[in-house]
Amino acid sequence: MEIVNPHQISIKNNCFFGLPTAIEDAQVVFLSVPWDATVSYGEGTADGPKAILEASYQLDWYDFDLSQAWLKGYGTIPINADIREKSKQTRAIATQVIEYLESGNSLDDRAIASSLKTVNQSSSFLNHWVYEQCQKFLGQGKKIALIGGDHSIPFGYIKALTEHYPQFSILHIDAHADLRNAYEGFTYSHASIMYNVMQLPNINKLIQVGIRDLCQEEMDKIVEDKRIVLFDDWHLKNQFYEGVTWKQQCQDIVSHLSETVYISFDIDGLNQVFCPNTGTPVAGGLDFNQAIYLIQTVVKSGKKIIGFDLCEVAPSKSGKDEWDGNIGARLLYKLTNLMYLSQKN
Ligand SMILES: [Mn+2]
Repeated sequence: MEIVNPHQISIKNNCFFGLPTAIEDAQVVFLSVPWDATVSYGEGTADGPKAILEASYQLDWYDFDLSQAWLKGYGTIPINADIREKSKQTRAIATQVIEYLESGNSLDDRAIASSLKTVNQSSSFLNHWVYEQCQKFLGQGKKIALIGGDHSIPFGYIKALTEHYPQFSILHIDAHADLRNAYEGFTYSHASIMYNVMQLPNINKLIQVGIRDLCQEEMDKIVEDKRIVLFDDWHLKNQFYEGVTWKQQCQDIVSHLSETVYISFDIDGLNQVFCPNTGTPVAGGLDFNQAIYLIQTVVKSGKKIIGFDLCEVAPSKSGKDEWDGNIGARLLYKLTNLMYLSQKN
């Protein structure tokens, strides 16, 4: 294994945080999914992994939760250029569908049927690619940090996990509930990820935190599916203003999770100050430290984090500032370290 010197400046070696661990030696792998085919509003999240990677070299490795985090064995799978290209091609077709709908036309029209089918087939291909990648690394006993991309990308990963764990809960941090059935006709839309995931076996709870933009269809789904517990941003903030502490709120949230937990982290769950270029920003949201404290509370409770995704980070349009990537990188490092720590407890 290559020796890592924590005092040196990170080398731009195409590895997250400059950590050069070979994949065969890695305990955790960073798997990027440069995909944003069905994004409806602001594009750019397909380049999220690249933005996070480039900003990640600049981080220092010391972590207050995990000593010598840089020696734990974090390996990087290179960002797949073919997936990035397929996302671009699919997105062009998806854009035709979205524009067709926005002109007041119906999804049932035959004129749009073949475009819709092409997009859905591409998304199925992507899901299968993610699934196969994840099965490979899980089979080798590694943990996976999945990096999006839009929020459609963890489907194959979560499906793979359902084949390794008899039961787990999902802690979902997001501005949106992502519970729409085939949003805009796209079966695997970024806005449908939790709807789709909840069709999979072995998932006993979906705990949603920070949600503040949802539709009636989604609220009906939350009420109807007893496995889903909503901690929406409005109620969390109002309780907080009336004296309930974030510590109490976190303990309440964590109490709903089973002993094994998957975290799905949409960066727009945070306040937009921390993700100014994300595709579908919403006012309000969690503070950076608030989100970290919630994950720390999961670890402190003794529950195991079995995997996570970090989605919807988008680089700045000008390409001049690294703020979105910088926050993404810090969050990625922290989530990885807390996942590692939870496994050792
Ligand atoms: Mn989302």
